Amino acid sequence: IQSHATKEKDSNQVLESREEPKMASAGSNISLENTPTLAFPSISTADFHFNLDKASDIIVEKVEEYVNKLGNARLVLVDLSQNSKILSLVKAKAAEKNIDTKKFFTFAGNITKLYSEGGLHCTVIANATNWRLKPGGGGVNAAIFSAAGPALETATKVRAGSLNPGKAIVVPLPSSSPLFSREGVTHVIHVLGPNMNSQRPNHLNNDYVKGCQILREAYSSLFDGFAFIVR
Ligand code: AR6
Repeated sequence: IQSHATKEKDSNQVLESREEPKMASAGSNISLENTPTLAFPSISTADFHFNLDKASDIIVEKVEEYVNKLGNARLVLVDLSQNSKILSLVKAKAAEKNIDTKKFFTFAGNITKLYSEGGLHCTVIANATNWRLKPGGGGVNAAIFSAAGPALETATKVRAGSLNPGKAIVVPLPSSSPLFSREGVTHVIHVLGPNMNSQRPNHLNNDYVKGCQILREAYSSLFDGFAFIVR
């Protein structure tokens, strides 16, 4: 409980320290912070129905593996609601493992409005996408493509036409995108997680051995992509 409190405080401090740059300059909108930060949603746990307890174990395992390889860069797990089950599971498990709360924390907010509404500047955001890398389809994918405008779809197409489960692709965001100018996001990393939802094409028929393997691979691809940007 104590480490939760500490973590909460850390996040608040992060918020406070970001109040000032917001006013910075009308032209660039955002005075960019020097701390590279990746905000990522919980891959596969909503529309793709992946078990939350298993997913939270994998998130914490992968964060622990990568967090110290990333220098001063930060990782932030984001979900829409303060009451998000995945956020509380991950927060508790990360605290048990004593993961540095300055380098990894959870945050409730819309991933497309982290700076403008939450005061948290994230230079890179991850998208839980579909295999066609297409806008729409609901969830975080629809939100990110819609907020980023057509520039993201165009920039994505240049990189790839489709994605396999467990893979991620880094897309530099054109400065014409509102996510760039308003939120200070320079890259979007699309990630395709395992699909456990039998109502969706190519589901894994509840095979969690394969599912966990693909989810681990998805987080490795995502964090490798972020490490590449940071370098
Ligand atoms: N900001 C932050 N987190 C969000 C937002 C948002 N705007 N929207 C959703 N989440 P999901 P999946 C959280 O369903 O399970 C899509 O249709 C959400 O609460 O977006 O990987 C794609 O096209 C959950 O914690 O992704 C694929 O076909 C997390 O983001 C399919 O769904 C992921 O939820 C992918 O399913």
